Amino acid sequence: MSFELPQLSYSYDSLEPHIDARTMEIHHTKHHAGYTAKLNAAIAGTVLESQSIMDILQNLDMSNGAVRNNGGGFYNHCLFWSLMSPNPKTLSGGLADAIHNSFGSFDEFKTAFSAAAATQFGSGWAWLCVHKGGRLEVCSTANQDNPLMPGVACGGVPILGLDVWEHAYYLNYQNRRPEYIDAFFNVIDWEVVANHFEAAK
Ligand code: MN3
Repeated sequence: MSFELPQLSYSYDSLEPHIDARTMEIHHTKHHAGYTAKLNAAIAGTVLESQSIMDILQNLDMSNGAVRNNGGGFYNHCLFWSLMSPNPKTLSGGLADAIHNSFGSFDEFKTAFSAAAATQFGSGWAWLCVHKGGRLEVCSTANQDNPLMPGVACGGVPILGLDVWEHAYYLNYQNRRPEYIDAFFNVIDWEVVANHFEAAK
């Protein structure tokens, strides 16, 4: 089995002005496509070929750089695209309660998540993860690592992730990463995040 680059459910220009069309197109057709092709090359002819991406990452040999970087890159971007929408739904229900219980308020969660994204040095990701029982935690990772991988960051299952590699924002925001982080909050589809939460908690 080989992994396929997912189609987006919205057009490249539909997240403007928050994320520009040129960035979206290059990010999807070049960066994500590249991770997908290199992941398939790295697992071809190995036992990993028959496993799901979740199984590959959760049981990863962290010394396998090709699968770590490209498997992470494949999974992380699939999650990232799925979370954004030009018509995002608002936060409600069980996830809203869990955010309140874990962080005190939505604003305190947003502050913690934004700080994790802003202070991740160099390339990486910020995450909101759910642990068994529903407790939520924010963390960040370098490069294409994610918390599903053994011993990485806060652990748990990521339900929200923000790409803070420069390729995700530099054309529109240059070095102004905090502006990009703020803009991301305008396109988060909380219904999708809530579905990931319910499936993983
Ligand atoms: Mn990226």
